[in-house]
Amino acid sequence: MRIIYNSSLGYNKMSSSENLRIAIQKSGRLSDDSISLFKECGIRLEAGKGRLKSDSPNFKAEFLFLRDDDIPGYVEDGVADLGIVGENVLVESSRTVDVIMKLGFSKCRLSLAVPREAVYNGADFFRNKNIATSYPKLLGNYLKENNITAQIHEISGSVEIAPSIGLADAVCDIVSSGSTLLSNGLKEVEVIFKSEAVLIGNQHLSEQKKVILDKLLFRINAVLKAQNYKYILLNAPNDKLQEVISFLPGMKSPTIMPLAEEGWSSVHSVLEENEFWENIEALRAAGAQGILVIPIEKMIY
Ligand code: PRT
Ligand code: ZN
Repeated sequence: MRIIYNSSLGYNKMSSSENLRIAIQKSGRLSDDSISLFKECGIRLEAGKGRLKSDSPNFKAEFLFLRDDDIPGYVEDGVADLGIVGENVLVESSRTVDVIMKLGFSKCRLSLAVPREAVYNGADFFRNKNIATSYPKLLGNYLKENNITAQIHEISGSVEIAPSIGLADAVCDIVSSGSTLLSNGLKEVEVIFKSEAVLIGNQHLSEQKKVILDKLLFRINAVLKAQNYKYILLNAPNDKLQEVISFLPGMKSPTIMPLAEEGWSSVHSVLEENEFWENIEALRAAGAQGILVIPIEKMIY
Protein backbone atom coordinates (compact mmCIF):
# COMPACT_ATOMS: atom_id res chain seq x y z
CA MET A 1 0.00 0.00 0.00
CA ARG A 2 1.25 3.49 -0.84
CA ILE A 3 1.70 5.61 2.29
CA ILE A 4 1.10 9.31 2.03
CA TYR A 5 1.28 11.71 4.91
CA ASN A 6 -0.22 15.12 4.95
CA SER A 7 0.38 16.91 8.19
CA SER A 8 -2.41 19.47 7.83
CA LEU A 9 -5.21 16.97 7.36
CA GLY A 10 -3.74 13.79 8.76
CA TYR A 11 -4.88 11.67 5.78
CA ASN A 12 -2.09 9.21 6.38
CA LYS A 13 -2.70 6.57 3.77
CA MET A 14 -3.81 6.32 0.25
CA SER A 15 -7.48 5.59 0.04
CA SER A 16 -7.02 1.87 0.72
CA SER A 17 -10.58 0.99 1.68
CA GLU A 18 -12.43 0.57 -1.56
CA ASN A 19 -14.32 3.79 -1.17
CA LEU A 20 -13.86 6.53 -3.73
CA ARG A 21 -12.29 9.55 -2.08
CA ILE A 22 -13.73 12.68 -3.64
CA ALA A 23 -12.24 16.10 -2.95
CA ILE A 24 -14.59 19.06 -3.14
CA GLN A 25 -14.19 22.71 -2.23
CA LYS A 26 -14.82 23.35 1.46
CA SER A 27 -16.46 26.72 0.97
CA GLY A 28 -16.62 29.00 -2.01
CA ARG A 29 -18.15 29.28 -5.44
CA LEU A 30 -17.81 25.58 -6.26
CA SER A 31 -18.99 24.03 -3.02
CA ASP A 32 -22.79 24.36 -3.14
CA ASP A 33 -23.06 23.13 -6.74
CA SER A 34 -20.63 20.26 -6.03
CA ILE A 35 -22.66 19.12 -3.01
CA SER A 36 -25.95 19.49 -4.92
CA LEU A 37 -24.61 17.38 -7.77
CA PHE A 38 -23.88 14.45 -5.44
CA LYS A 39 -27.21 14.88 -3.67
CA GLU A 40 -29.05 14.84 -7.00
CA CYS A 41 -27.16 11.62 -7.74
CA GLY A 42 -28.76 10.19 -4.59
CA ILE A 43 -25.44 10.20 -2.74
CA ARG A 44 -25.85 11.42 0.82
CA LEU A 45 -23.05 13.39 2.46
CA GLU A 46 -22.81 15.57 5.50
CA ALA A 47 -21.16 18.91 4.88
CA GLY A 48 -20.90 21.82 7.21
CA LYS A 49 -18.81 24.09 9.34
CA GLY A 50 -15.41 22.79 10.29
CA ARG A 51 -15.94 19.41 8.65
CA LEU A 52 -12.91 18.11 6.73
CA LYS A 53 -14.22 14.68 5.81
CA SER A 54 -17.55 12.91 5.44
CA ASP A 55 -18.38 9.29 4.61
CA SER A 56 -21.46 8.71 2.52
CA PRO A 57 -23.84 6.31 4.28
CA ASN A 58 -25.38 5.08 1.00
CA PHE A 59 -22.58 5.08 -1.63
CA LYS A 60 -19.02 3.79 -1.54
CA ALA A 61 -17.57 7.29 -1.32
CA GLU A 62 -15.96 9.57 1.20
CA PHE A 63 -15.62 13.30 0.74
CA LEU A 64 -12.70 15.55 1.62
CA PHE A 65 -13.45 19.27 1.99
CA LEU A 66 -10.45 21.31 0.82
CA ARG A 67 -9.36 24.63 -0.65
CA ASP A 68 -9.84 24.43 -4.40
CA ASP A 69 -6.16 25.19 -5.11
CA ASP A 70 -5.12 22.02 -3.22
CA ILE A 71 -7.50 19.67 -5.06
CA PRO A 72 -5.45 18.98 -8.26
CA GLY A 73 -2.37 18.07 -6.19
CA TYR A 74 -4.30 15.76 -3.87
CA VAL A 75 -5.82 13.99 -6.88
CA GLU A 76 -2.48 13.70 -8.68
CA ASP A 77 -0.85 12.23 -5.54
CA GLY A 78 -3.72 9.78 -4.98
CA VAL A 79 -4.73 11.18 -1.59
CA ALA A 80 -8.07 11.74 -3.33
CA ASP A 81 -9.30 9.62 -6.24
CA LEU A 82 -11.53 12.30 -7.73
CA GLY A 83 -11.99 16.03 -7.34
CA ILE A 84 -14.11 18.90 -8.56
CA VAL A 85 -12.24 22.06 -9.52
CA GLY A 86 -12.40 24.96 -11.97
CA GLU A 87 -10.44 24.44 -15.20
CA ASN A 88 -8.62 27.70 -14.47
CA VAL A 89 -7.20 26.30 -11.22
CA LEU A 90 -6.46 22.92 -12.81
CA VAL A 91 -4.46 24.31 -15.73
CA GLU A 92 -2.67 26.81 -13.52
CA SER A 93 -1.68 23.99 -11.14
CA SER A 94 0.17 22.03 -13.90
CA ARG A 95 -0.85 18.80 -12.15
CA THR A 96 -1.23 15.59 -14.14
CA VAL A 97 -4.71 14.17 -13.69
CA ASP A 98 -7.48 12.86 -15.93
CA VAL A 99 -10.21 15.34 -16.81
CA ILE A 100 -13.19 13.00 -16.65
CA MET A 101 -16.00 15.36 -17.55
CA LYS A 102 -17.14 18.96 -17.65
CA LEU A 103 -19.88 19.64 -15.13
CA GLY A 104 -21.53 22.75 -16.56
CA PHE A 105 -21.42 24.97 -13.44
CA SER A 106 -19.11 27.75 -12.15
CA LYS A 107 -18.68 29.04 -15.68
CA CYS A 108 -16.37 32.02 -15.93
CA ARG A 109 -13.59 33.46 -18.05
CA LEU A 110 -10.05 34.66 -17.43
CA SER A 111 -9.72 38.06 -19.00
CA LEU A 112 -7.31 40.90 -19.45
CA ALA A 113 -8.67 44.27 -18.37
CA VAL A 114 -7.28 47.79 -18.60
CA PRO A 115 -8.25 51.13 -17.03
CA ARG A 116 -11.52 52.39 -18.54
CA GLU A 117 -9.89 55.54 -19.94
CA ALA A 118 -7.01 53.66 -21.65
CA VAL A 119 -6.98 53.62 -25.45
CA TYR A 120 -6.98 49.94 -26.39
CA ASN A 121 -6.22 48.90 -29.98
CA GLY A 122 -5.37 45.24 -29.53
CA ALA A 123 -3.08 42.90 -27.60
CA ASP A 124 0.02 44.99 -28.47
CA PHE A 125 -1.21 47.29 -25.69
CA PHE A 126 0.35 44.86 -23.20
CA ARG A 127 3.89 45.02 -24.64
CA ASN A 128 6.29 45.91 -21.78
CA LYS A 129 3.36 46.58 -19.47
CA ASN A 130 3.04 45.37 -15.90
CA ILE A 131 0.08 42.98 -15.51
CA ALA A 132 -1.24 41.86 -12.11
CA THR A 133 -2.72 38.35 -11.89
CA SER A 134 -3.20 35.24 -9.77
CA TYR A 135 -2.81 33.16 -12.94
CA PRO A 136 0.81 33.65 -14.08
CA LYS A 137 0.92 30.42 -16.05
CA LEU A 138 -2.25 30.99 -18.07
CA LEU A 139 -1.26 34.60 -18.66
CA GLY A 140 2.29 33.58 -19.60
CA ASN A 141 0.90 31.12 -22.17
CA TYR A 142 -1.28 33.81 -23.72
CA LEU A 143 1.57 36.34 -23.91
CA LYS A 144 3.89 33.74 -25.44
CA GLU A 145 1.32 32.70 -28.06
CA ASN A 146 0.94 36.35 -29.00
CA ASN A 147 4.68 37.10 -28.96
CA ILE A 148 4.28 39.75 -26.30
CA THR A 149 6.90 40.52 -23.69
CA ALA A 150 5.35 41.90 -20.51
CA GLN A 151 5.97 41.81 -16.77
CA ILE A 152 3.70 39.46 -14.84
CA HIS A 153 3.09 40.67 -11.31
CA GLU A 154 1.72 37.71 -9.34
CA ILE A 155 -0.65 38.56 -6.50
CA SER A 156 -2.99 36.21 -4.68
CA GLY A 157 -6.12 38.33 -4.29
CA SER A 158 -7.82 41.71 -4.88
CA VAL A 159 -6.22 41.81 -8.30
CA GLU A 160 -8.71 44.40 -9.58
CA ILE A 161 -7.38 47.21 -7.41
CA ALA A 162 -3.80 46.88 -8.72
CA PRO A 163 -4.05 49.58 -11.44
CA SER A 164 -5.76 52.13 -9.18
CA ILE A 165 -3.01 51.86 -6.53
CA GLY A 166 -0.23 52.06 -9.13
CA LEU A 167 0.82 48.42 -8.82
CA ALA A 168 0.12 47.46 -12.43
CA ASP A 169 -1.00 48.83 -15.81
CA ALA A 170 -3.54 46.07 -16.37
CA VAL A 171 -5.01 42.98 -14.72
CA CYS A 172 -5.71 39.42 -15.76
CA ASP A 173 -8.47 37.97 -13.59
CA ILE A 174 -11.57 35.80 -13.44
CA VAL A 175 -14.70 37.50 -14.72
CA SER A 176 -18.27 36.33 -14.42
CA SER A 177 -20.82 39.17 -14.62
CA GLY A 178 -18.16 41.85 -15.18
CA SER A 179 -19.42 44.05 -12.34
CA THR A 180 -16.21 43.80 -10.27
CA LEU A 181 -14.15 45.15 -13.16
CA LEU A 182 -16.67 47.89 -13.75
CA SER A 183 -16.73 49.00 -10.13
CA ASN A 184 -12.92 49.18 -10.13
CA GLY A 185 -12.78 51.45 -13.19
CA LEU A 186 -11.59 48.69 -15.54
CA LYS A 187 -12.77 47.39 -18.91
CA GLU A 188 -12.46 43.82 -20.16
CA VAL A 189 -10.49 43.72 -23.42
CA GLU A 190 -9.38 40.11 -24.05
CA VAL A 191 -10.79 36.77 -22.92
CA ILE A 192 -7.78 34.45 -22.64
CA PHE A 193 -9.36 31.31 -21.13
CA LYS A 194 -12.87 29.94 -20.60
CA SER A 195 -13.52 27.80 -17.57
CA GLU A 196 -16.13 25.67 -15.86
CA ALA A 197 -16.10 23.07 -13.08
CA VAL A 198 -14.63 19.72 -14.10
CA LEU A 199 -14.49 16.29 -12.49
CA ILE A 200 -10.87 15.19 -12.34
CA GLY A 201 -9.46 11.78 -11.49
CA ASN A 202 -6.22 10.15 -10.40
CA GLN A 203 -4.58 8.36 -13.32
CA HIS A 204 -3.93 5.11 -11.43
CA LEU A 205 -7.27 4.08 -9.98
CA SER A 206 -7.61 0.44 -8.92
CA GLU A 207 -10.01 -1.76 -10.87
CA GLN A 208 -12.38 -1.79 -7.88
CA LYS A 209 -12.44 1.99 -7.78
CA LYS A 210 -13.03 2.17 -11.52
CA VAL A 211 -16.18 0.08 -10.98
CA ILE A 212 -17.45 2.57 -8.38
CA LEU A 213 -16.47 5.45 -10.67
CA ASP A 214 -18.54 3.93 -13.50
CA LYS A 215 -21.57 3.83 -11.19
CA LEU A 216 -20.98 7.43 -10.21
CA LEU A 217 -20.60 8.56 -13.84
CA PHE A 218 -23.80 6.76 -14.80
CA ARG A 219 -25.64 8.82 -12.17
CA ILE A 220 -23.91 12.13 -13.01
CA ASN A 221 -24.70 11.69 -16.71
CA ALA A 222 -28.36 11.03 -15.89
CA VAL A 223 -28.50 14.21 -13.78
CA LEU A 224 -26.64 16.44 -16.27
CA LYS A 225 -28.64 15.16 -19.23
CA ALA A 226 -31.91 15.86 -17.41
CA GLN A 227 -30.82 19.47 -16.76
CA ASN A 228 -30.88 20.21 -20.51
CA TYR A 229 -34.16 18.46 -21.26
CA LYS A 230 -37.80 19.17 -20.44
CA TYR A 231 -40.89 17.01 -20.35
CA ILE A 232 -43.48 18.56 -22.70
CA LEU A 233 -47.24 17.96 -22.57
CA LEU A 234 -49.59 19.57 -25.05
CA ASN A 235 -52.98 19.14 -26.66
CA ALA A 236 -53.40 19.01 -30.43
CA PRO A 237 -56.25 18.39 -32.86
CA ASN A 238 -56.02 14.88 -34.30
CA ASP A 239 -55.78 16.12 -37.89
CA LYS A 240 -52.63 18.09 -36.96
CA LEU A 241 -50.94 15.33 -34.94
CA GLN A 242 -48.39 14.33 -37.58
CA GLU A 243 -47.18 17.91 -37.97
CA VAL A 244 -47.04 18.51 -34.20
CA ILE A 245 -45.10 15.33 -33.44
CA SER A 246 -42.58 16.09 -36.18
CA PHE A 247 -41.22 18.70 -33.74
CA LEU A 248 -41.25 16.29 -30.77
CA PRO A 249 -39.11 13.22 -31.48
CA GLY A 250 -38.94 12.20 -27.78
CA MET A 251 -36.60 9.57 -26.34
CA LYS A 252 -38.06 6.89 -28.62
CA SER A 253 -41.23 8.49 -29.94
CA PRO A 254 -43.89 10.69 -28.34
CA THR A 255 -46.79 9.28 -26.33
CA ILE A 256 -50.24 10.09 -27.76
CA MET A 257 -53.40 9.72 -25.68
CA PRO A 258 -56.95 10.66 -26.63
CA LEU A 259 -58.54 13.57 -24.76
CA ALA A 260 -62.09 13.31 -23.38
CA GLU A 261 -63.05 15.87 -26.02
CA GLU A 262 -63.45 14.13 -29.34
CA GLY A 263 -61.01 15.00 -32.14
CA TRP A 264 -58.21 15.99 -29.74
CA SER A 265 -55.15 14.20 -28.30
CA SER A 266 -52.64 14.84 -25.57
CA VAL A 267 -49.02 14.53 -26.72
CA HIS A 268 -46.18 13.85 -24.22
CA SER A 269 -42.55 14.06 -25.17
CA VAL A 270 -39.04 15.00 -24.08
CA LEU A 271 -37.18 17.83 -25.74
CA GLU A 272 -33.95 19.73 -25.30
CA GLU A 273 -34.87 23.12 -23.83
CA ASN A 274 -33.22 25.09 -26.66
CA GLU A 275 -35.06 23.02 -29.24
CA PHE A 276 -38.32 23.67 -27.42
CA TRP A 277 -37.86 27.45 -27.66
CA GLU A 278 -36.78 27.19 -31.30
CA ASN A 279 -39.92 25.20 -32.16
CA ILE A 280 -42.52 26.83 -29.95
CA GLU A 281 -43.93 29.09 -32.67
CA ALA A 282 -44.11 26.23 -35.18
CA LEU A 283 -45.87 24.04 -32.60
CA ARG A 284 -48.47 26.72 -31.90
CA ALA A 285 -48.92 27.38 -35.62
CA ALA A 286 -49.50 23.65 -36.07
CA GLY A 287 -52.40 23.84 -33.58
CA ALA A 288 -50.76 22.85 -30.28
CA GLN A 289 -52.52 24.27 -27.20
CA GLY A 290 -52.23 24.01 -23.42
CA ILE A 291 -48.47 23.47 -23.59
CA LEU A 292 -46.86 22.44 -20.27
CA VAL A 293 -43.07 22.28 -19.78
CA ILE A 294 -41.93 20.26 -16.77
CA PRO A 295 -38.40 19.76 -15.40
CA ILE A 296 -36.96 16.24 -15.48
CA GLU A 297 -35.00 14.99 -12.49
CA LYS A 298 -33.03 12.11 -14.07
CA MET A 299 -32.76 10.89 -17.63
CA ILE A 300 -31.58 7.39 -18.52
CA TYR A 301 -31.56 6.19 -22.12
O1 PRT B 1 -10.96 29.27 -0.55
P1 PRT B 1 -10.68 28.66 -1.87
O2 PRT B 1 -9.22 28.77 -2.29
O3 PRT B 1 -11.19 27.24 -1.94
O4 PRT B 1 -11.57 29.45 -2.93
P2 PRT B 1 -11.19 30.69 -3.87
O5 PRT B 1 -11.51 31.94 -3.13
O6 PRT B 1 -9.82 30.53 -4.46
O7 PRT B 1 -12.18 30.45 -5.09
P3 PRT B 1 -13.70 30.88 -5.30
O8 PRT B 1 -14.60 30.11 -4.39
O9 PRT B 1 -13.85 32.36 -5.33
O10 PRT B 1 -13.88 30.36 -6.80
C1 PRT B 1 -13.77 29.00 -7.12
C2 PRT B 1 -13.85 28.85 -8.64
O11 PRT B 1 -15.11 29.36 -9.08
C3 PRT B 1 -12.83 29.64 -9.43
O12 PRT B 1 -11.58 29.01 -9.51
C4 PRT B 1 -13.50 29.71 -10.80
O13 PRT B 1 -13.28 28.50 -11.51
C5 PRT B 1 -14.99 29.77 -10.44
N1 PRT B 1 -15.60 31.12 -10.58
C6 PRT B 1 -16.77 31.37 -11.24
C7 PRT B 1 -15.15 32.28 -10.07
C8 PRT B 1 -16.07 33.27 -10.45
N2 PRT B 1 -17.08 32.68 -11.16
C9 PRT B 1 -15.85 34.64 -10.04
N3 PRT B 1 -16.66 35.50 -10.38
N4 PRT B 1 -14.06 32.59 -9.34
C10 PRT B 1 -13.86 33.86 -8.95
N5 PRT B 1 -14.70 34.89 -9.27
C11 PRT B 1 -14.33 36.23 -8.71
C12 PRT B 1 -13.22 36.90 -9.51
O14 PRT B 1 -11.95 36.55 -9.02
C13 PRT B 1 -13.51 38.39 -9.28
O15 PRT B 1 -12.98 38.83 -8.05
O16 PRT B 1 -15.43 37.10 -8.75
C14 PRT B 1 -15.02 38.42 -9.19
C15 PRT B 1 -15.58 38.70 -10.54
O17 PRT B 1 -16.96 38.43 -10.58
P4 PRT B 1 -17.93 39.35 -11.46
O18 PRT B 1 -19.26 38.64 -11.43
O19 PRT B 1 -18.02 40.69 -10.77
O20 PRT B 1 -17.36 39.44 -12.84
ZN1 ZN C 1 -8.59 29.06 -4.22
